[in-house]
Amino acid sequence: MAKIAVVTDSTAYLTKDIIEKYHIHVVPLAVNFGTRSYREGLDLSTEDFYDMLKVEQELPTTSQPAIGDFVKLYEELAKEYDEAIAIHLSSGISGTMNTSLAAANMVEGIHVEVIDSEIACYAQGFMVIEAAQMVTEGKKLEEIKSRIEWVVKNIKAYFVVDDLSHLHRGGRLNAAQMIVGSILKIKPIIYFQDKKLEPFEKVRTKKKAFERILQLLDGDLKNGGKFKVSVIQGNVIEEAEELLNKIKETYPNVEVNISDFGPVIGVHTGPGTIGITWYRVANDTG
Ligand code: MYR
Repeated sequence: MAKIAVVTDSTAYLTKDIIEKYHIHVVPLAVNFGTRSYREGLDLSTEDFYDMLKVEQELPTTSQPAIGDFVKLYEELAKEYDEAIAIHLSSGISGTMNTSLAAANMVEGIHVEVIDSEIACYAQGFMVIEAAQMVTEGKKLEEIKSRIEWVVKNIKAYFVVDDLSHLHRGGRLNAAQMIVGSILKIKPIIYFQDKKLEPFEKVRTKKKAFERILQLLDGDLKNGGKFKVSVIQGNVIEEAEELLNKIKETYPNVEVNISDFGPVIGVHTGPGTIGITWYRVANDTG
């Protein structure tokens, strides 16, 4: 049986427990404050990042991993594994996936399937966990790839930011939408469309945005079936807990957790960002 490694990058924001449990290999992206560069998850925790944002004079930027980081990892993995599945944040917002792919093509002795999650954060995390579980179940790489491709096409994620200027500055959201948004002080619900961030609907308050996102969740969950849900938060844990409790009360049997908009994604979304991601778990037709 082929031995399969699971690879991702730090923007999946998986917990240490999950990473250790499934032996997931995580390549970090970095946050830069001026000339100081921090690899998220290694040199910079999510908590410290949001604290730094309050006091640092310079606005941070982000960088994808160097190709050498991936080459080194794939060379190491080739000694122990026959195959690997690498799942990365959307290629529409970062060059990480293409760098991973280029590195995979340079290394001999291991076959790497590189998957574009077309999303980020715990939505990407869900895919990595599912791939890792399938590896432990002894599934073949082809089967894992095809299941993850299904998740890529079917997973949902909607979020709302407190301040649109972060997304605008990083160039990850349509500028015309940004101007309309800031003038009217609206809180657009944002989602991924064709690998990129787009406003989904414009609402005036965060409260209304939450109501609408919960309505979208309900549209999928009300018909039954087994779903996994994550409330993703950027330094607004109380708001996330409130949402989590609402979801738990309405759907007591659904698996739901709280996850992070960690440092790299947080540079682009800013503090106060909150969203929900969900998808239907395999082998359950409801
Ligand atoms: C890089 O420097 O390559 C990283 C760029 C990261 C851009 C992040 C843009 C915001 C993504 C929001 C994700 C929301 C997931 C539910």
